[in-house]
Amino acid sequence: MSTRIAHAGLRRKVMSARDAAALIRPGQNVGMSGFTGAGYPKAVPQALAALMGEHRARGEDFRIGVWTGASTAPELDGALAEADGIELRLPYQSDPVSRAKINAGTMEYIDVHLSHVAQMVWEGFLGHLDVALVEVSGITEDGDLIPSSSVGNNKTWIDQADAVILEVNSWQPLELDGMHDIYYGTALPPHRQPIMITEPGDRIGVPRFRCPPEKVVAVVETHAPDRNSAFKDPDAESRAIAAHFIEFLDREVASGRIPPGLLPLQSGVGNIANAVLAGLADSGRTGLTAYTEVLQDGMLDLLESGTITLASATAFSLSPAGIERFNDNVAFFRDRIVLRPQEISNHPEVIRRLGVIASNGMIEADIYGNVNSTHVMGSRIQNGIGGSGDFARNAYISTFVTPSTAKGGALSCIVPMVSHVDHTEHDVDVVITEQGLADLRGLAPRRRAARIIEQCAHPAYRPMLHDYLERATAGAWGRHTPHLLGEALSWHQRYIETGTMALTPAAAAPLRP
Ligand code: 0RQ
Repeated sequence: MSTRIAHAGLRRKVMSARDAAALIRPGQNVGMSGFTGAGYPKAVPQALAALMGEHRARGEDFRIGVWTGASTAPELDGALAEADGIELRLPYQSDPVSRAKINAGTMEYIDVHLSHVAQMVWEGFLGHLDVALVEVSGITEDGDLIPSSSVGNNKTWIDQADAVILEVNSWQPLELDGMHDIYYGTALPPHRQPIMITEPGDRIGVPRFRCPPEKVVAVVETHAPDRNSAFKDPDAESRAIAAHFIEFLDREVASGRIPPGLLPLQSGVGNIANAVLAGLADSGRTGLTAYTEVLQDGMLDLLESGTITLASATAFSLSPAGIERFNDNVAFFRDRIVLRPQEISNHPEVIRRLGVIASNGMIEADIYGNVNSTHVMGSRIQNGIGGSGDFARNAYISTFVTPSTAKGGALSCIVPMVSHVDHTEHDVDVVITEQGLADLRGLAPRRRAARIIEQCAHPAYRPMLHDYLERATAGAWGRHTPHLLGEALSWHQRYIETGTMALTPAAAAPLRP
């Protein structure tokens, strides 16, 4: 048995993944660890999926509610979705099987701001939490739980669930111990107190989770890696986006609006966000900080080069190569990283106080600066809002990045009207594509539109957007935010019907690789 289970009583609760999975009953809600492919349980969900299959073979339905920190990996989301075992999923996913089922209407999904999840559970809106299924990297002699590579909502799951199942993963480096800051001071109104973080590296909690040992019904030993897909090497488009972003920061510093050491940075998920971080590494700056949600490979580069000296987050989101680098140099990173519960890493109060500079990916923006981060053609979920809203609404400067086109040029990511709104024009300061950067601060709607079209739209779609804006300005019912309502979403409808937003397929052809 692993020496990582130092508590004698909990050692006696070690059992197989299958026996632990059998403790979960159909219809229950299970709060699972896991955030962007880090720190999710690796054995019990797969055993549970097998059990679900056996039930189904006997003609019995077996579905549960799956609540997590954010996205997980094929061993959790993929396995349970494949087994048709998820009745309701929240608050964020990026799994292809789940996505297909959600979009086919056979799996329910609630897309929630990540900082709101814990309080929704405390308030009881999501129903009763029956089981917490949490990966840890060890259990101390007195029964405290050493968190693994993500914190997410684990504190809330452990506190709120009737029963706790632990996976103790000996693959996670023991040196993670001490990196986390678990804050137990959160409460519901009117009992809330200020969250006393005034610097990204402040520690206001304790390094481990508390859990009454009698609540633990099973302990399962694992030795399995976090699984995350590798990032694409930054291509010309993402390098151009990163360059615009860095030029913008330089201008902000030169204008005296932000200090030379910048303000704490937040960077979203995805390949472009990772490329932006890579761009910062070449920017010659040092001594920066990050108050963000996930740490991608690019953040490791920045920490190693001294560009960033301290990063606060709730989870890692590293590629296999990134994980190897982290594990090889874990003592170095330990001193420079704080991992917090997601209601703190994404806390509006802290983000506003620190003056975070936020940068998030998006599906599309419209000419007035409304942003869609989640839905393709207004109805198909891609991933979810994640923490982008927590940061965009509260950031000092909120930027959104995307290539100007998608699907080989068949789609413009700058459209007359977004087909779904996650971030309203009021929360979007700056839009960046490989074409350029539109600083929207201080601009009224028609000027915002002109700037976004000129700076951000692809030249192949720019004339169509200008034409729309001109006709809308001339003919709209109101001239404040001019729209032709019968036409505003016609670009999306055209894509659904013809496979391109271009007026003639030939118009988009030169964009295709
Ligand atoms: O789909 O892989 O099928 O081709 O969307 O697009 O260009 O690879 O971009 O990896 O940066 O992801 C918004 C999804 C961007 C991400 C989103 C299609 C495109 C491709 C991915 P394919 P790219 P990225 C804090 C921040 C919300 C959560 C968030 C995201 C796929 O950034 O999930 O911000 N954000 N969290 O082809 C149709 C368009 C499209 C489009 C792109 N206009 N129309 N499809 N795609 N633009 C972190 C957390 O919360 C955890």
